[in-house]
Amino acid sequence: YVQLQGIIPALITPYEDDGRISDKRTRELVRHLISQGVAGFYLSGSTGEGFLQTVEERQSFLEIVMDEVKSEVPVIAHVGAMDTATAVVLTKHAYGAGATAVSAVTPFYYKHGSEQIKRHYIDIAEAADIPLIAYHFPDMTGSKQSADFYRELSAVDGIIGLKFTSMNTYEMQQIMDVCGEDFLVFNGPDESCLAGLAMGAFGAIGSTYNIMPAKFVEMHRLFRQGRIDEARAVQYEVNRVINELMKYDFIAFEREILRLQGFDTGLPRKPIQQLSDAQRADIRETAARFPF
Ligand code: NAY
Repeated sequence: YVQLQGIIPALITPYEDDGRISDKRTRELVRHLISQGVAGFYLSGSTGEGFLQTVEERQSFLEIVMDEVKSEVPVIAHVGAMDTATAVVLTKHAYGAGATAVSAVTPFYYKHGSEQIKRHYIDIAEAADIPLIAYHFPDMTGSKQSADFYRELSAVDGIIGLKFTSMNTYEMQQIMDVCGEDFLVFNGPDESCLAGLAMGAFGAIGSTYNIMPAKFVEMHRLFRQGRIDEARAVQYEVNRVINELMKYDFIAFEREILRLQGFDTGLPRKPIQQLSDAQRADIRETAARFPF
């Protein structure tokens, strides 16, 4: 899995103007991001709007990306869903499509006990011979599992790691400590990427790597070389852009920035924020101040 040790965009799903998933625009964005040095792709998670798409759309999107990537970098397919059956169908498909790994957010909406959540993960892990990366995102799912829970998961055959999307790097460290070195933990919040790496995250999966790939790849390289002061300066720089992003829905903001960078990805699906002309003008001004 050494290839996953780097900056992995949670890929925006490019749509056509009529809202259908775009084959051409997907290939263009994937090519561009590979040229910027990203370590792989994470598909159909929060950023990818997987929960706003049909199972068939998620499957066909993975197939397009796999075809374009041609094994140059690893591809992680997010297969998470509210129900186990859908996650299992998507996992079998991802295995067949040749994805490197699957990942699944804790089942959301209903308040399940940790035994049920563990069962959900075991069912996914048993669905196909493909590694599984769990996904901890308490702010979005309302499901907050303990380090002990992840220790149990890490003992399950096929569950190789965790995408940890929370600012609490202490909690992340506690999980890494009990799960052991072979359990790969990926940093979720881009605004504290350097802190996550410093605490021991194996790699980083995030949304703003779609719009600032080169900056984060550079930060990661500096970190690996032990040039922490320089890496920190890059983190400060990208965080000024993330501060602007916070004024909007992050997906709406990132699609607008990508459009300004020459990658039209269409509009996010409703109910995600649809930007007004004034908001677009404001984002255009941000993009001009941060030309990367
Ligand atoms: C995913 O599954 O698409 C993600 O990786 C989401 C991670 C993002 N979290 C949220 C709440 O959107 O990249 C982060 C986030 O957009 C970024 O740190 C800016 O806040």
